[in-house]
Amino acid sequence: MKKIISTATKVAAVAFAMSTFSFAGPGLADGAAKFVGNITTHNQVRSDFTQLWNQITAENECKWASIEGTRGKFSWGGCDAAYNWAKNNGGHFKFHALVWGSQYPNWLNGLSADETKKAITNWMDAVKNHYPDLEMIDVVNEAIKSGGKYHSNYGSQGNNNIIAALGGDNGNYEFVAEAFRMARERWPDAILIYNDYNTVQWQKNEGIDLIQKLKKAGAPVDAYGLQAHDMMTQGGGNGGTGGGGDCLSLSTLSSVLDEIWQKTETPIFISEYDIFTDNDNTQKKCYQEQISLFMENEHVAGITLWGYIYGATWNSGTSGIIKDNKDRPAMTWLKEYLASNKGVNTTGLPTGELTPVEPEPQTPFKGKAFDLSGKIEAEDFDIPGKGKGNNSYSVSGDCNDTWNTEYRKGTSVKIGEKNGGLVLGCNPTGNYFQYTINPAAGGTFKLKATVAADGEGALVFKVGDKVVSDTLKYTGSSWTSFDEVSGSITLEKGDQILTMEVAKGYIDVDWFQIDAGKVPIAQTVKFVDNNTRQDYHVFDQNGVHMGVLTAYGFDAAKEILQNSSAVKASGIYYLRSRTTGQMQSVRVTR
Ligand SMILES: [Ca+2]
Repeated sequence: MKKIISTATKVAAVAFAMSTFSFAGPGLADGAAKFVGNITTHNQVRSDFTQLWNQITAENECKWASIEGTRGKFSWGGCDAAYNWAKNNGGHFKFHALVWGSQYPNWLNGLSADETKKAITNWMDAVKNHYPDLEMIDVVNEAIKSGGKYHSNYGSQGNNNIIAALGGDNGNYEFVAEAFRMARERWPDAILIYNDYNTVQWQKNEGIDLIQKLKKAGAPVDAYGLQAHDMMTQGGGNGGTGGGGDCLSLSTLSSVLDEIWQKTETPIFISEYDIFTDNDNTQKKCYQEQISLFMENEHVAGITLWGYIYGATWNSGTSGIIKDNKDRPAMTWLKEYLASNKGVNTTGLPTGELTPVEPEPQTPFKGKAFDLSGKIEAEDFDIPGKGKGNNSYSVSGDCNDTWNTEYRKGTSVKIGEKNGGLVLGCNPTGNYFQYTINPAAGGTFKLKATVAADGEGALVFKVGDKVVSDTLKYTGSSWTSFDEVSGSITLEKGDQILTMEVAKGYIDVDWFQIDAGKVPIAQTVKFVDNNTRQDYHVFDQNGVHMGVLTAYGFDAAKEILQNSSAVKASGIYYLRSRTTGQMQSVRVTR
């Protein structure tokens, strides 16, 4: 039976929904002028998180080594969990961290400066593609130089070329400034944070000096993250773990905050606060004095506690404020305090408001989907939407050239005036662009594209994660001489988003065309016994063409792939018959 909903019922339903979904945020600091957040516990978001906190930082899961432990293979799951908690609960998410001389992938060690630059660029692009709408980012972590050493293992302190890759130091932290510029290109609206430790007690001056140098260099640094592991009188040294003695004197802390503000004029985040002690009274005293100060100081924009479960925090575990499922006195005080004190935030950073952002889908550039009756100009990729998964392009590479900045203004895509029109330029491997298409019929069609390259380049087309075209390879010697390349593409009928991705080198693209107006060429291909000897293209799940193998049928081809020592990584791979165009996936386990 068809269910009929009366207008009165609809109105009632809307009213009910409005009363159910308040715009209040989660956590103890709901409604305050600044957030009070926390981190994941043992790489998980605990079930009590929403009740207690309204901002989240992943303790480890968003660090470079956690996400890209194997070069080119990205594991987002842990970081997604923290990001999604914020999305789903009206909380704030801080990405921690883009550039850091610690917990970067091992494979970065020993790479040349050029290769390291490529790796950092690719990493930032990958983060940008995955999280285009980040609100807060720890862009650079622990780069203060003190006593001739950086706070983490940058450059020769480790075995990496991070400093050289980003333009050197030259006494001015130029590599840090460059990282901020790269972040701003990718996240024009995010709060970009410099984050470091011992910046209150031991390297206050060095930290101020670093921020001043960044600002002098014009680096887009929005905020200064004081880790605040140095809030007690003992401990210290590198790591600044406190962990003993009494609370740092309140008057000292207060005057240090004032001095940092006066000398940097940069809003402050308390980014990793903890009080390591088994003495309940001391911990409570520090919280009382210091958290109150942070909440009421107009230059502190938000507070993140670095763990809350006793025994589950870094170092000795004693910084936890919930022990054996019971609140320690510091936690009891915090709950009471936040219930009635909303703090002061005049920093201008939008950290106190919790406004849910509804994602908006991408839309066709000219208002309707391409029907494949003519050329598709590469520069007419979809208008990006908002929110996760709704971007329609990735960020262009870093190329010196003259670009048309008007045609797709606001997208940061590099568009050149070449070949008698506009072309997409500066596209390194992995760059992609998306187009909403609407073929009238499915089938395998001729595909051609007009491209230029200086060296070897290649394009591949995908729908979702699936490669649907031949790899269009091109070797050229000039960025001004354009040629046609061709192959075939297999599409289903109907509305869909087609992704054009650079599979090799750098390649400029003027336009492409899918010849769907004619008889699909699959119908003209002679019937081939699937088990005759034939060649198969092999693609990885990123659409990168890995090579060609010869086998008697798909099953045999899969077996070869599963047993080949040439395939190093576990995952899904795609086989595409060179003869029939058919594709099948194969899971390889290593
Ligand atoms: Ca064009």
